[in-house]
Amino acid sequence: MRLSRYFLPVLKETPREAQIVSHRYMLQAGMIKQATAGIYSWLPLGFKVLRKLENIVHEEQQRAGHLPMLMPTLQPGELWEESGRDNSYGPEMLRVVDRHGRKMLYGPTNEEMITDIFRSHVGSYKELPLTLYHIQWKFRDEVRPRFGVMRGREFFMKDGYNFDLTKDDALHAYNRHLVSYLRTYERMGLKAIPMRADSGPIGGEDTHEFLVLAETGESEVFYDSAVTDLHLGDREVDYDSVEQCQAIFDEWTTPYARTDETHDVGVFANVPEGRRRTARGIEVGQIFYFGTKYSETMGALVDDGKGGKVPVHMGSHGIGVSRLLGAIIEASHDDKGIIWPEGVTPFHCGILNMRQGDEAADAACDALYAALTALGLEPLYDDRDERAGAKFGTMDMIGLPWRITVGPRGLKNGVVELTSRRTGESEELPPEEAVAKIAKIYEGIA
Ligand code: 5CA
Repeated sequence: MRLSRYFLPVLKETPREAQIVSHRYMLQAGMIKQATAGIYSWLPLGFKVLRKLENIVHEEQQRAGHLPMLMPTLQPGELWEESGRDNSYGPEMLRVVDRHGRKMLYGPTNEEMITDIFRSHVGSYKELPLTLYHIQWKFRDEVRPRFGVMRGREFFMKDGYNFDLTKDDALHAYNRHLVSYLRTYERMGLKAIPMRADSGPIGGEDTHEFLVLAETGESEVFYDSAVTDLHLGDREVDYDSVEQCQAIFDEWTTPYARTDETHDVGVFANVPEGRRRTARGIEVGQIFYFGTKYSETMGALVDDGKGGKVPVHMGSHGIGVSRLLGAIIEASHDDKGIIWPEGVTPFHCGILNMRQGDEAADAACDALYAALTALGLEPLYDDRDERAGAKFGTMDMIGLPWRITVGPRGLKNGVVELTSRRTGESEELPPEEAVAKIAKIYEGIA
């Protein structure tokens, strides 16, 4: 992409409404524009990152054997009357009435709708286990939408639902989700810690929230620092293996890690003093096992193979896809702007022409652009007729992890400059070598 043809409305001034850095940078970098409280338009740069996160979530869910589908944003009110949550969900639910006077709502989550789909089509244990998921816009009429996409009213969420014959099978689905979530967040360059939490309006006893540590996080968390040393890395996981998923679940949930809702001072006291941590965190996902809560009330029964009919065991599992943009920025930035991890960056590198219109500089930039593109990489070429300072400022703000700077002086010596956004370190090298280095960095990522 050439910047002269892109739509990147970078703001010069600091937006006053933004209280935290991710919100400020998303506005300043021209990623989002507020439509009204808690509702945003996603401009091209923000949309590009959102799509990248969505793709990672899809890939990791399907790797775990979960099936993608798509349910609508609007739901019929009757389903929620059946489950009883029509009353309990309260004013967070946006209710609408259609022209025929029928009660509808903008879905805050989809337990009812998926249970209705299941009961309409599945009647036998032979069709289990089954996990269906979708990534769709949700609406929760939050009392205090704030921090930009972090606590929106309309937000983009992955929600998945498992259906199993027994509690043990459903707990395997729970562990499988935990493992797939660990992989998902690691690919995004994030450390998200599963913590024992409270289930709220979704219900059930077993639930873990995934928290990214950040001072601006809305939750208070307590944990054993040993949990932050754990990495899934590129270990092979067989998602069908009950033992493997259980082992990873045990590895991550043995060290103490809880949100304030479930924090137990007595148990926490057993953690060696030097490893006890109190911090704040951003909730980027949550998994639930709630047994037969919805299948019983809504009649989602299957033949158990022994002549009886039993309600299926279920759980639901969510990732806050749009919130993740904010969380990644909170975890990865400096005073000049965003620093995207390689796995989610909107463009793989920037090309910065120090002297637009100079024949040699223009030709070298074009050649770099062509070489990177031929390798399947997406560069963003700042080809605007702007001062170098303005170009550097834009690149730093939008946070591409690598930048190649091309100027007439370097070209005379046959070199360009390759700079890491994270460390600020630069090296001079021939253009082909810069391309080869970038290609190597993105091997297995892009
Ligand atoms: N049905 C379950 C699992 S799919 C559910 O709705 N879980 S949830 O309420 O925990 O939401 C899942 C994730 O969505 C949360 O972990 C959080 O990351 C994200 N989320 C929730 N509310 C908001 C909001 N107002 N703005 C942005 N993201 C949100």
